[in-house]
Amino acid sequence: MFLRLVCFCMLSLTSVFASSPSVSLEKPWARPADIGYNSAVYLRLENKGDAPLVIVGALCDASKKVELHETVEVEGVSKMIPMDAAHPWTVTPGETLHLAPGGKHVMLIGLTRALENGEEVLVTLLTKDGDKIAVRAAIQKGAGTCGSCCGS
Ligand SMILES: [Cu+2]
Repeated sequence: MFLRLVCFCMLSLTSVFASSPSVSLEKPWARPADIGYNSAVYLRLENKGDAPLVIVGALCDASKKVELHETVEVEGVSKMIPMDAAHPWTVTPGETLHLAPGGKHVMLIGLTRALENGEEVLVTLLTKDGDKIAVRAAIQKGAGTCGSCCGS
């Protein structure tokens, strides 16, 4: 009886962690853009758990493709470097990942609908462990640029 109870507890714990890693999201937002164009999503994500969070990709139902990019300056020219599997975005416990114009961003490539100022877009971050982090980003105009990636 005791054993069965323990098993049940472990199972339910596992499913809780699998569905939602312990994170806090701050100010997720995306740039407005027309259908067919690109946009970018920015946010701050704090790892509230006790294990490193490894972000390996993202999904969005409003674009054909989603990539994780980082804007870097190479000899005075800003370039976007796509995140590759060998260099995922790792957020250690207590650390905050900053996605901001001119730095890391989730790039929405080939919008299948227009992102209108004042609306929202749903983006899902995928972790190495198979977890999903749902992000509801407010569509709004923001300061700064991210190079040529998002057309603003
Ligand atoms: Cu980009």
